Amino acid sequence: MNKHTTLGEYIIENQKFFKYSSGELSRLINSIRLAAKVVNHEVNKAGLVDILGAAGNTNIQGEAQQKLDVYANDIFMQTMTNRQIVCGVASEEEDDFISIKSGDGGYDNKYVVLIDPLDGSSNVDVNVSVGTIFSVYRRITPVGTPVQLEDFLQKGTEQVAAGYIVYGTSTMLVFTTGHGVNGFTLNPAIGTFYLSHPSMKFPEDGNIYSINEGNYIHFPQGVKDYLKYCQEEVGNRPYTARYIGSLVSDFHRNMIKGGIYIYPTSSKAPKGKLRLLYECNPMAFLAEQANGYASDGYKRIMEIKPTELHQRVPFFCGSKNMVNDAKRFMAKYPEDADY
Ligand code: P6P
Repeated sequence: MNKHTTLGEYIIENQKFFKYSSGELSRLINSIRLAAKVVNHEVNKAGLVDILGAAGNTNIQGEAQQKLDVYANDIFMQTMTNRQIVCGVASEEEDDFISIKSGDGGYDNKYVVLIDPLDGSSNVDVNVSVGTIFSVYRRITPVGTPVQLEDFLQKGTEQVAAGYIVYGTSTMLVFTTGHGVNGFTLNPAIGTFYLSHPSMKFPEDGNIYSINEGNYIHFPQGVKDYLKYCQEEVGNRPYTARYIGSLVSDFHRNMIKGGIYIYPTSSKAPKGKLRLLYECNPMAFLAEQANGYASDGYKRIMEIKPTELHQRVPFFCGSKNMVNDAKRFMAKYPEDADY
């Protein structure tokens, strides 16, 4: 494989690595590729057509749904449904999961997908990068029956694939099937993704921290202590603060340059803000496959047993040594400490 390898060629050449797959996972990645190109086209012209601004609805999170949120959700849901590749989908934009029949009207497909169709969408109006995040599991209830909630409430360690699309200065699809992380950049002129970033790895150390310091007074003491550590004049510190307000973009930059992203609990967000199933688990799978790490400040994100579809968790993710430094400060305080 080299930088001339297309995503299509990569999928064919690596079919043997797609766990259990009888071509279903390959077709799923292909459908995500198609949906990514359609959404990318709309994101890139958002300023020109009346697709900006809130759609007038709110999602289950109580957040105003931006029109592009709704559009992106529709595109990914339609793509997965029309191709009858998976047996169920759960989305940040849908209150409940959707059960999808296979071509013969049964429920013969093996995989379920969880997706954040357009993360960071509030950035669209100000022309800042946004992203799509997806997570893929093998169903655990009997094939041939409608999916159940338990098919979606699996630990992150059970993921068979995960990835994101970052709609930035260039559009990239970055994903893993458990054999490392590869980044594909879209050539918009011909609509083809090329293997621009083979075997992506987090540097073990870094000097970038990404956190919304506007919430400082609401942070747990362990986070406050870690931030002070980042800012003191010792060794390769102070670190640099970089916070785009788009998880996918901050994660992507930190994976290339080295860094840590933190969205902790706070008195304003007692469980944190990010959702375990379709934000933290897929990003944690990518991080660990890229020699990084992801924690809730105390334990490995992918070991958390989900209890609700839209549950939130605190999120510390990035260069392994930086996440472990942050955990060291968190460990000084009990997990349920007041702020
Ligand atoms: P805040 C976007 O809404 C998001 O889920 C992440 O992409 C981003 O890192 C975070 O929330 C931004 O949240 O509270 O700092 O604006």
